[in-house]
Amino acid sequence: MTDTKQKTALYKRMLLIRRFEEKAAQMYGLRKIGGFCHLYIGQEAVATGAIGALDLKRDYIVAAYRDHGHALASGMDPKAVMAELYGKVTGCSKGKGGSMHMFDIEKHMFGGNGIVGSQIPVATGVGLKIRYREEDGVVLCFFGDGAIHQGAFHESLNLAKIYGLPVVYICENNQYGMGTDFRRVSAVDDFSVMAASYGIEGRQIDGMDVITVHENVKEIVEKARTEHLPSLLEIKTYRYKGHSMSDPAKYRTREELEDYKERDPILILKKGLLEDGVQASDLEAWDKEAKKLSEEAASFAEESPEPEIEALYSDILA
Ligand SMILES: Cc1ncc(C[n+]2csc(CCOP(=O)(O)OP(=O)(O)O)c2C)c(N)n1
Repeated sequence: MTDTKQKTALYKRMLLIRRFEEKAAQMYGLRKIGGFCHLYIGQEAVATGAIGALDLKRDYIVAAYRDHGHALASGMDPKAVMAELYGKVTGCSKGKGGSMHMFDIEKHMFGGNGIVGSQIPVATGVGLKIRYREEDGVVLCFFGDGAIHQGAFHESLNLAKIYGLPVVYICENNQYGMGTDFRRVSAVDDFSVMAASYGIEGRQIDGMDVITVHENVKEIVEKARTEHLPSLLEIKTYRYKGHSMSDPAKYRTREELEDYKERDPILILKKGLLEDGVQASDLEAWDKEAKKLSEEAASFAEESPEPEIEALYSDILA
């Protein structure tokens, strides 16, 4: 059972992600942020609930390019995340990665990957390192519905099963891969059934309810940790904004969007907290705090210097 204290922590995290993303969108509009930028608004319950089930001293996160939410859910400093969006030297990747390359070695947040599906074998490799060194960590690997039909996904699940790797593969099904409805390109509507092909556990989970996400992931992480069992979770969610900043999202109806907004993850938990006896004034204060942290992150990014031109030649690995 998730108690009120834990629910409060999850609520604050989701609020921070929401307010941070709204600030990032505003700053993108003002051209303070350039390049690709994929917002996570609507999907907050997935990263928050799942990552909240980890012990990041020994567990790991590997994500796709829609990664600001995962970075903040890992406990990364919002200032370092915002500065990375601004391309400033104080950013978590020294301003060289931008939106798709959030990374923090201390928080075990291993990115942020721009190539669709590329993070799946990377996460599998981290799982292999855990087994090889006889550690007791678990890897959460996040990817979208657009990545699940990649060969790398199927090869990774097969390998994870035969080597007994502690990897939880999480498909964040937000219904669309860019402008493509997942049902148009998928042989099955329920991705969790794919787990059966590799003899591992599969679950389909409501991703608009952070408590449901949190409790399911907690349970499955324990199995991965103690029994070295990989698994596949399809977490059903929805992105409120376009694929990226330039997408007017004309491929879906206004009604569909409004329907999901009525099941907003922050609103659902707000209701739960009020039922638990939390004061409305506390909820308001936490929202103000999330806004303040996002404002401060933007000011910090604004005031930070650009990388030196010589930085082009450092941190080059290939
Ligand atoms: C290998 C590869 N193919 C195509 C692209 C272009 N691309 C960028 S995002 C995207 C859609 C991915 O959708 P999904 O995995 O569902 O993630 P979401 O954007 O919904 O979070 C595509 C096709 C890419 N980055 N990498």
